[in-house]
Amino acid sequence: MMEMPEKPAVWRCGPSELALETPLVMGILNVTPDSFSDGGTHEDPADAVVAGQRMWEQGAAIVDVGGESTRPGAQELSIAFEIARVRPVIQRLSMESRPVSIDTRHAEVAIACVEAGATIINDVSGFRDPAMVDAAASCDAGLVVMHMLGDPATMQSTPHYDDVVREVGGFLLAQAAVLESAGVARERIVLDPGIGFGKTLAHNLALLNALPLLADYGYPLLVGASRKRFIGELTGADEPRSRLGGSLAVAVEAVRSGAAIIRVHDVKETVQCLTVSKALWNSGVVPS
Ligand code: YH5
Repeated sequence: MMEMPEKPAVWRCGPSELALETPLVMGILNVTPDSFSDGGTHEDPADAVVAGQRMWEQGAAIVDVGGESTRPGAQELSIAFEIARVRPVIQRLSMESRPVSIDTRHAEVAIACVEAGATIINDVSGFRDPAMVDAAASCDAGLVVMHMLGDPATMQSTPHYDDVVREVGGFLLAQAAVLESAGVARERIVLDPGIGFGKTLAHNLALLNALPLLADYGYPLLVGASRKRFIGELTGADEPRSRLGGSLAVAVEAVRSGAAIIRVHDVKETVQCLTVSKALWNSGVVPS
């Protein structure tokens, strides 16, 4: 059997090396007017900066800034408009010298934000655009390669896979290879199965169950399930804000299955939850 390369214990993101021994929490900072009405939305840049700083105080390792709604059927934002929304927020948060990521599918946005201080590019289309690969190769930011079926406009119209785990896993490995061929260091790459992006409830559950297998690919894994619709489907919690309990359950299980980074709206609650889970795993017995 072929030896898999050692999983890196760090994620290289520009000037920072993020240690991955304990799970990292990535806080979601939406700088959009609607953004799925999943919460965490700040239209005013000053509000967004304060909210990002609060996430760090609450124990987030990374603040993920997004300016484009990926709601199924959402209009594509003009690139200039997307940059105008996110750049001031990235610029001000980056002054804290802590990791800031930019959630975008557009190379021009990624480049502008890395120049403004972002140290991670989070691409929900998985670096399918060659211009995004060039952008990645021309900087030293950390990269999140996420799987999405099709594009946001069409992804939830009857998604179909013959074998969702094989297809998503194969895509992620192929995209990592594309990035590495372009000169990106392996230690910069994190993979993400893209929960909810062109997936039914069954697909999401299959992927979450397959995290140990995906973790064996040798790249750190990021999981973003916070407040997503499948939690509503499982529980009847219609309002995204009422899905915290389910989101915490996914966070614990994902970390137990090998995820290194969890992307969430509720930073404080997730950090507390994972801190207690970790103590329980490490102690092995309940104190008498
Ligand atoms: C992700 O999984 N997701 S944006 C709808 C919701 C709740 C949340 C209706 N960017 C991911 O967060 N980046 C987004 O309830 C992401 N992984 C990575 N790497 C969608 C989102 C959301 C949508």
